[in-house]
Order: sequence, then C-alpha cells, then structure tokens
Amino acid sequence: MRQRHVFGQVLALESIVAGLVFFVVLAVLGYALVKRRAGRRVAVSQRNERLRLEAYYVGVLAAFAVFLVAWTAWQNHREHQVADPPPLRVDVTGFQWCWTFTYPQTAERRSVSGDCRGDDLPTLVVPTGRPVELRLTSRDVIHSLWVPALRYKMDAFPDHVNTFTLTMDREGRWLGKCAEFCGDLHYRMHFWIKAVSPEEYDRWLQSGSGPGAAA
Ligand SMILES: [Cu+2]
Repeated sequence: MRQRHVFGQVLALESIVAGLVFFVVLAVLGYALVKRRAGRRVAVSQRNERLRLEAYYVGVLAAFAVFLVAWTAWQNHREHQVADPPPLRVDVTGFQWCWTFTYPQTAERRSVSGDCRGDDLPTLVVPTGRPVELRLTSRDVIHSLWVPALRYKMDAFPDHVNTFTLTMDREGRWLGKCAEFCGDLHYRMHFWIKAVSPEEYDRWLQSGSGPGAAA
C-alpha cells in the first residue's frame, strides 16, 4: 500500500531524528551532571551565560523541528494530490456508534451499514488499483476513521466533509476503528476495509451481495 509505505517512512525518519536528538541531549545532560557534581570540588564558573553556544543550540534544535514539520507536511501533500484517473467516490458517515459507507455512483445509492455489535461489522469494499476518494463526515459528534495497518487516520466532523484518496495495491481485509472517543460504545466502532479485484468489485456493486455484506 502506498500510503502505508509513505507514512511508514515518515514515522521511521521522525523516530530516528527524534531519538538522535533525545540521546544527544541526554548525553550532554548526563555529562554535565557527572562532571559538575558538588563533591568534585570543581571551581564554580562565574559566567551565567554563553550566548553564542546557546544560539547554536537553539538554532540546531529549531532546524531539526523545521525539517521534521516540513518533511511531514510535504509527504502528506504528496499523498493528497488529485488522483488520475478520477477516483471512485465513497461517502463515509460515522455515528454513535458505527459507520455507514455509501456508493453514490450506483443507481440506488448502495449503502453498507450496521450497528457494530459483536462480529457484525460493516465492510467498506474497494477495488484494487483504482483510486478511491473517501468523503468523511459525522452524523452527531466527532469520530475518527482509523485503519492502523494502513497508517491512515482522519477525523469525521459533523457538518463538514474531509476527503482523502487511497489506492489499494493488493487484495485483503484490514480492521478499522474509531480513534476519537465519542461516548459509551466508542470502543466497538470497528469496521472492515476490504480490497477486491476490480471485476469482483463491479460484480459486488451490481449484485448487492457478496463480500460487502455484513460479516
Ligand atoms: Cu467514535
């Protein structure tokens, strides 16, 4: 999956840079603590500032922060560029406490929903190799559509539509969750996202049965 790959890379780079900075700061702090312990009878310095050194320190940390923010924003921007060919559209609505997936291009506006009780989870069916634009909103409070294995999460707001486009490069099924605490039964707002071949997807869309049916 492209987005999984991209955001996996972003996470790896951020972890390496953040870890590096953390351990360098820790090492300098440890050095100062050990080297300047009271028992060592080190002469107390009369200086109370070292402007140039402090400026370097602040400059280096700021450069790391700017780099991380810019890199992440750039990757996010690349991931959200308009797809070509034009994507299939699926309207996703979060509600207390489940999800509805609606396919507006079908004549009868095919819809998959459920109550997220037990194993009866709604399934978002998408074809492989074709960009799919998810248009995300909420019927009541703020929810968040999260597919951990795909590294994707986006908030669903009432009276607002958030969009993102994904392209699945292989068939499979992944568990999605709500990542925004939204009330008593938030914990059970799970769904499946299932990628099938374009032929199977077309068949499913026409037939109104198959892998998209609950369970
Ligand atoms: Cu929720």
